[in-house]
Parts: sequence; C-alpha cells; structure tokens
Amino acid sequence: MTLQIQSITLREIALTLKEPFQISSGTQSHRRIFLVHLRDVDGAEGWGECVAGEDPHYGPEAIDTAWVALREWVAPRVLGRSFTGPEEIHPALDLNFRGNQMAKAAVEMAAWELTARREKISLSRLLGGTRDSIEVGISLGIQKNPETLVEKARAALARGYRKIKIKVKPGSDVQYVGAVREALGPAAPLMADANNAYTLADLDSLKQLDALGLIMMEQPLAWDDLLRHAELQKQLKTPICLDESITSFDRAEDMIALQAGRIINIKPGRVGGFRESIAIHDLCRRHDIPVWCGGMLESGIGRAHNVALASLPNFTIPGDISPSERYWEKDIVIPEWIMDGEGNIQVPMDRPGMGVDVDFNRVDDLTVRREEIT
Ligand code: OSB
Ligand code: MG
Repeated sequence: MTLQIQSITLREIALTLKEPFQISSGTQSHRRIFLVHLRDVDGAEGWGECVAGEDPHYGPEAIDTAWVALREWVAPRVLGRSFTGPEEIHPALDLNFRGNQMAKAAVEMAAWELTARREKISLSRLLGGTRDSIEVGISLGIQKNPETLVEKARAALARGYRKIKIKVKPGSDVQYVGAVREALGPAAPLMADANNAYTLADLDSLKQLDALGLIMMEQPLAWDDLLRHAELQKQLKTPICLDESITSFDRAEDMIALQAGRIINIKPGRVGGFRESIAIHDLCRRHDIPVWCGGMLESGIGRAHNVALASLPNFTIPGDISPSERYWEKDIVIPEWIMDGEGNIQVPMDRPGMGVDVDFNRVDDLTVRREEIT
C-alpha cells in the first residue's frame, strides 16, 4: 500500500480557553488553532494540528510563519509523491530544510493518522502503543497569589490528576510551590516548569526549589541550552526535564551524553512529528531515561495524537494531556476527551485512526481562514 497525498487543507479556527494560561514567556486566553486535513488519491482522510502558538515565545515558530512554511515548503515535498508509508515523510521534510518542526509535524502526523484509518487500526497501534489507558496530569499557569494556586492544586488532586505541574518564574516560585507543598503534603506529585525563566545566576532560588521534593524541574534555563543545564544538574538533586531544548533525536542524544537532564518531555510538534518522537522514545528507553508527553493547549485533534503517542511503553510519567473540559466549553471532537476519577484517559484502541470524530459543522463555524493546496 503506498501513501499518495492529493490535497492538504489548512484551517485556522478560533477557540477561547476557559481560563487564561500564563507561563513565564507569555499569556494566552484565545487560541488560534491551526488544523491540517489531508486527502489521499483514494479519498481517505487524515487530521493533524499544528501546535505553533500565536507568537514565537515558546519556540521560533508561530502560527503565521508555520502557515507560510507549510504552504511554500512542506506541501510541495509531500503532494503528488508516492511514499511507502508515513515513516518516509520525515526524512523527505528533513533534507536541506531546516527548522519549522511544528509545520512539518502537522502534515507528518496527519499522514500517520490517515494511514491508521486506511489500515483500519488505531493510531496508537500504528505507532507501537501498548497501553489501553494513559495517566494524565495538569499544568497550572502562573497565578496571582499562592493562595489561588493552592486552591487550584488542591482541586486538581481531588479531581484525580496524577501529576501537578506548576509554572514558575523569578518572583513566583519558591513561595508559590512551597505553599502547595505545605498544603498538599510530602507525597503530592508536584513538579515545576520555568519555560527558560532562569540563568545560572539564579542558583539560590533554584536550590530552594530543589529542596521541595519535586518529581522534576522542567526547562529552567534557556530554550536552546544544554551545556548550562548540565552544569545546573550537577548542583541539583531534582531531575531536570528538558522541553524546549529537545528539538530532534540528535538533541536528545546530546542531552544524554552531556547529562544535561534526566527526563524528556516529548511534544511531537516540537520534534517534527511521530517518527522522531518514537526514535527519541526508543533512545530514552535504551538509556533508562523516562519520557512523558507534553501539551500545547491542543484542541481534541492534537490531543488525540498525544493520547496515541503516550500509549507507548516508555511514557512512564503522566502527561500534560488533560481532558477537554480543562480547556474548552466545548471541544471540536466527538466524543470529547474525558478523564476518570483516577486520572486516566482511555486510549481508543478499537477505533480506526485517532479514534474520535471531528465535529465538522462546528469546525466550519469556527473557521476564520482556510486554504486548500493540491
Ligand atoms: O512548557 O509545557 C509547556 C503550554 C504552552 C506552551 C508551553 C507549555 C504549555 C503547557 C500546557 O504546559 C500543557 C497543556 O497543554 O495542558
Ligand atoms: Mg514545558
């Protein structure tokens, strides 16, 4: 069976978050969601979501640059070509085409989704998933004071979330995380994510966070750094987890060689798609490095891809894959993503493709921009 993509439709939809999400590098309250819809020569379809944000505060891409990259350079390398399978897309997009991982990933991941539908198996199975249920956590944005944060963390634990990630930045760190630790006790599964807000000059604050018994500290230093993270890791007992810095398989190898971190947050969009995510997953497994699946405030479509990826065996730490209700009044997939009281989301193993249907009428209603490339 060959893979021949005939058309790629780009769509931007507008979705409002239930509550604004603040991290050290920026705040979001409305999401401009970038969806990708593929059709192959036989009429089979596949959905993807480009996770680039409104502006380049997380990584170098933003929705508007990704749109151009997808139209100008990704689409021409994929349309009208014949691939033996979706694993051939990444190499075709990687050759003499730098960066733009999120734009590349959107199409690559949609091609895996399309293939799973054609083969009438779940996306999870196509990727090598082994679990029928995944454990999930919540990512709490920076709050106006420690009391508000404590209430949100307490409610999250009561709701069943298996891991509570707290966004930090200088000035909203030790006091905030310390208050949660105090309120929820030593066993509460807490971690912090700094989104690059510190430098090695902040060692004092980082050492105080280190004393709070966190499962890990995510990306404390610069977004593309490895060397300074290695220096920092030597001084901390808390494992460092890298997010922004891991943009490819090679960067993951570098992290391991330099001992710049002990855990990786895999976001398939950040590394160019599923092929690279699986390679990083396998590499980490060989090196006893646990991985977990990060999130980018995705709609139900991007979430479906994350659920499938998180079903692979070395995803041993709960992911930032909260249920639809955490983000939206109403999601764009049917059924919505739901979490049980123990913090589990079921992997739709017995449904073809990503396992949820797109609410097409609603997507149409929410669409602000559409472009079809053939
Ligand atoms: O650093 O993990 C991050 C959201 C946007 C940009 C960066 C990050 C995040 C999150 C959100 O933490 C996690 C989620 O989707 O729930
Ligand atoms: Mg992060």
